[in-house]
Amino acid sequence: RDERMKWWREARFGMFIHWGDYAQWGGVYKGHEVGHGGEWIMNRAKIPVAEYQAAAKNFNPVNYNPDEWVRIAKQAGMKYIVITAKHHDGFAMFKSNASKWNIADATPYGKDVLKPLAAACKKYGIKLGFYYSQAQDWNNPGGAAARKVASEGWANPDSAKIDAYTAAHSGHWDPYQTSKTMGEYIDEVAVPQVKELLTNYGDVAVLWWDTPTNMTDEYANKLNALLKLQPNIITNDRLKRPNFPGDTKTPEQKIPSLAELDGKDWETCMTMNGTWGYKSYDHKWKSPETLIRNLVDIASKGGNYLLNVGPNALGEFPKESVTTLKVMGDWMKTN
Ligand code: FUL
Repeated sequence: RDERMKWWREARFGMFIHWGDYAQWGGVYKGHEVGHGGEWIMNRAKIPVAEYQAAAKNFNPVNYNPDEWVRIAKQAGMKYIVITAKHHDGFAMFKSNASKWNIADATPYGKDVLKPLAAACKKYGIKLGFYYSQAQDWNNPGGAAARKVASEGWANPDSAKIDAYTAAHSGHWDPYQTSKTMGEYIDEVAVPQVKELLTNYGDVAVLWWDTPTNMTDEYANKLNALLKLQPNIITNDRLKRPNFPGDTKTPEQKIPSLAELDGKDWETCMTMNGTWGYKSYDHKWKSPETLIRNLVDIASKGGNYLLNVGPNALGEFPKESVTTLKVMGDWMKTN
């Protein structure tokens, strides 16, 4: 175990990338700014499945330049990248045979974006990991939906009706979402897609599970068993609670105090502004000073810092993120 964890323990600094079809909404639905992270817009605004999927025709990240992304991460002193291969909206950023709801089949861009990222990471000696939302999936039927009420985000005219519906249908707001069971979704989508991710992209350094809504030990065991495809892979503690602790703890948007540390490896994930997925109107950027202080605090306590970038629908990093990462990298070089 120690041999496997060695690079991770020395890494200290990594880049989280939240990028998906949701970027094209930029946090806005029908002219309304929707609350919470930009990647949650479908759930918060309760966008019907057909409408959300139809909008994928507007997702065409022609300026995507993975070589540049990896160079920015490397220059900043980051040692690894974890990218959302599939977030809660179920949209696969890779060519998948398990669901047509993927970037290669559902958008004008028509290409897998993980393949060239894996190549760029290899070229620059940066480790690559995949975030995969194993339980929540709002577009592949049978996937779970954490119950967030519409009125917490943009209170649309139908909120009361929609909230009553989601309460009666375990968080779902569109009948299509419950047209299969979660067991079917796990077998037909999650298991085959994780297999694709662990087979088609060379070395995968990290599998970052998220939000174990309605997970069972049976589902978790099926997914966990696939990790043998990548004997050196490192996983987090979000596959299913309890019983599946993984290798690392994942404090979110906070840095543990010394008293909270229990000897287990940990990684603080954090946004640079207030959202994981791109929002056109979120300008609450943390200063480079704050982020450098965070990095020092985390490193001194033996943790890793996974700092997020939320690229836009064209495939560009927000310019504020690029500038800040440059400052951080320059500081690292002189300290
Ligand atoms: C959370 C998710 O729901 C957010 O969208 C984000 O991915 C964060 C890192 O984890 O639980």
